[in-house]
Parts: sequence; C-alpha cells; structure tokens
Amino acid sequence: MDLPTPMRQALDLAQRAIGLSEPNPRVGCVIVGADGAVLGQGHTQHAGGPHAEIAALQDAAAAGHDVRGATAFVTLEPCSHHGRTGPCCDALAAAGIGRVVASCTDPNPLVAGKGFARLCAAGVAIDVGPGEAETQVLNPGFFSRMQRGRPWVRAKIAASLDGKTALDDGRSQWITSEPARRDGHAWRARATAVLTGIGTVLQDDPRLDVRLVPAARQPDLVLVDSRLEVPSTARLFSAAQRRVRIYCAVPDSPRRAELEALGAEVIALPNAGGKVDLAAMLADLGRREVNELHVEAGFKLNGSLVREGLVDEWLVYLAPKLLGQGQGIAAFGPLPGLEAAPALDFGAIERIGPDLRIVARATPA
Ligand code: AOF
Ligand code: ZN
Repeated sequence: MDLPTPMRQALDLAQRAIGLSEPNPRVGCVIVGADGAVLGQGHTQHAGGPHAEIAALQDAAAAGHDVRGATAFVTLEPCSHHGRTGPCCDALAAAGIGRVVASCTDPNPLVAGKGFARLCAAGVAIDVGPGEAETQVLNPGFFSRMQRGRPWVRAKIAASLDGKTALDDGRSQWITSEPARRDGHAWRARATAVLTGIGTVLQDDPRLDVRLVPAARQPDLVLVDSRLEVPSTARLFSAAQRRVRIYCAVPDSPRRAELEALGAEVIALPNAGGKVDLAAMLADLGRREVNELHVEAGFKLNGSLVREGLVDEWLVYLAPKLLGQGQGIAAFGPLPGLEAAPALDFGAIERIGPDLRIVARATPA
C-alpha cells in the first residue's frame, strides 16, 4: 500500500531521532493544511524534550502558520499521559488540529489507546494504520520493551567467510575492514546500550564506545561479569560520560566498592549456577528503559545467549578471508545441533567496503 506523502515524510523525520530520543521511541510528525501545504514538522527530541507533535506545533507557530482544521500525520499514537512532558493529544486538540492520521497505537500501557480516545472526545477525526510496519521496524527496542518487558537484542559478529571470529591467539580486531568497523559503530550509536562479557574484556580490553561516527550520546555499557573480575584499569571505564552497568552473581564481593568508585553500577542477580541469569538481566535492563541492546561478545556469551533463545537479530560482517579448519575461533560455544538450533531469516544483505553485511532475524518459535 502506498503511504500518503506526509506520512512518508513523518517516517523520514522519525529516523532523525535515532540515537537522540532514548529511551523514547523515534517518532515523526508533519502537519498539513487543507491545500496540502506543510505547515509544521518535527521529531522526538532528547528525553524530557518535546515529543514529535509538540516540535511540529512549535515549528508551525514559529513560521506563523495557523493549524486550525489542519491534519497531523504522526508515526505513533499521540501520548495522553504526564511523563517527562505533557500529553500531546491535548496539545493537538488545543491547537485546533482537525484530524490525526497515526501509524499505530502506542504500546506503552500508560497510553495504549487513551490518546486516541481523548482526541476523539475532543472532536478530532482519527485514522490509524498507514506506516505501522515501518514504525515497528524503526522502533524494535521500544516495542520489545513495552510488549515483552525486555530489550531488542541485536548481536554483532565480524567473521571470516568461513565464520571464524578471531585468530587462534584470540586477536579479533583485524578480520573485517575499516568501513565495516565504522558501520558497526553506527549500529552501536543507535542502541541504548552495548553488552559484552568479561571474556572479551580480559582478551581485547575494548572501549566499546562510538568513535568512528558522530554520536549525540554514548550508549551505556553493560558487562556480564559473574565474579567481578574486570580490572579497574579496563579501557571500558575510560569513555567519558557513559553509564557502565556490571551484572554479577556474587552479592558480597569486596570488589564492588572499588568498581562503584569508578562510577560503575554493580547489579547482583540471584546466582544461577555461578553465572549471571541472562533472562533476568534482560528483564532488569527492560525495567531500566533499555530499548536496543547491541551485543559485541565472544563465543561464550554469544553461545549462552543463543542457547537461551535471547537473540532477536544478528548483524554479521563477513570478510573475504578464509582461515580454514583448525585455525581461528568459532563465533559461538557449543550449540544444540542443527535440529534444535534457532531458525534464522536473512533480511538485508549489503556490501560494506570489501566485506558483506547480513542482517538476520531469529524466526519466532
Ligand atoms: C508522542 N510523541 O514523539 C513520542 C511519544 O516521559 P515522556 O513525557 O517523554 O513520555 C515518554 C512516552 O511517550 C514514551 O514511553 C511513549 O509512550 C511516548 N512517546 N509520544 O506522543 C512522541 N516519542
Ligand atoms: Zn507525546
């Protein structure tokens, strides 16, 4: 189905909120007059800043446009609650907007249909539907958090064409090219948080921040470190202005205070056989408003996440290099075998410099 042009524009605007609006969804709004002229447009700003509808109303006001009787195209149901900001549905009605075309209902239980009900009660005409699929694809983390109580988990792998992610000595940095690494940073930048495991920290001492592309904010860093083994000198602590959360399975470690003094938040989960309970960790991250979780981990944590069915999407970079049998390290620890392994669907496949990028999604069970 062809989308109305203003809804296409609103979806394009929503893209600009990537990396900016966390933990709020990426929403765009275009206000159109009776003659089809665009009167105002906007997208979600930083948390606590204006929502898309308010930004569009402000844009129209700044240009001196009268929006009474106009149509607002918005990629999500206008909110009805007092959160960090006031209700958009009331602001639209108060401005005299005559009709709202929205892509879909807001899955946030605080809103979930109440925005439409309030608009209706104020005499505003409502259409729902155009752009729904696009809005969900743009906001997988927000929908996942609202509907499943956990983030959308996207795991990145950089491998040789035969699927090896590191050399025998554990070095992994030089398998894919500079353009692929830059592209990987853009995916980090759109996530609320980057997740890694203690094995990768001890092996590579990565910073896991966004350096190779511009970023309005640094994603949080989440470390799975069951016994709190991370050295205080680890480079992941050196990124400025970044929240670091460490999940462990030891409630009373003497290292806790030392890591907290570095600014990290240490979260002990009930001990699951000496390891961090990964499903419980994701539920906790959901409560802490993490939408998209970008995983860059080694074969152990990757293997555990796959075995527990916790990965929603794979971001795989394949370099035109072959390591061959007996050389290099596989991306995952042992898996349950082809029959029991999770099924995947290939989505977009693109060439990034000399490498390939494959996005694959786990098919729901
Ligand atoms: C809208 N337009 O552009 C966005 C909406 O804490 P607050 O006040 O910023 O509200 C956050 C919630 O508002 C968020 O969880 C989602 O339900 C909705 N986001 N709503 O009308 C927008 N970003
Ligand atoms: Zn709102």
